[in-house]
Amino acid sequence: MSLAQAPEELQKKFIELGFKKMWINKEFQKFSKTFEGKIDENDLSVPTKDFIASIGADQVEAKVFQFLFDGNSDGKVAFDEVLQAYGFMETDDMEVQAKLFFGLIDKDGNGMLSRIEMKQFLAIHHLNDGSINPHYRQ
Ligand SMILES: [Ca+2]
Ligand SMILES: [Ca+2]
Repeated sequence: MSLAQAPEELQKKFIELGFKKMWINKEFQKFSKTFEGKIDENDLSVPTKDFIASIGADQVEAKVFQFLFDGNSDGKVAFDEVLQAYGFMETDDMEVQAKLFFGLIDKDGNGMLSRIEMKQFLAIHHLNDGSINPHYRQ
């Protein structure tokens, strides 16, 4: 099955945030073309490593992209996350950026950040800044 358009609810969600329907569907077509036959149709996701490989990132970039596109760190990049990440880079509206960023780290999508979600976010963030905890340094 190949879908020509992004699912209705996703379109609605991003149109409400101020994005154009055309942009949403263009991104969707790119996504479904790039990962044809690899997309898990239950949640429109692909394995994070495949996604990262497709943008040809080096090792350092890969970590950043992993954080950006798989904010909930479940090892999969869902199309929802792709839109959130690209939308985040696309918009200059701070309020929309904040919402998208929040959506990326709200793993269960219940609109609240639990202690666990917060911990995951901080853990990933700490991994990505490349610094070594001075307590462990000899
Ligand atoms: Ca994910
Ligand atoms: Ca949550």
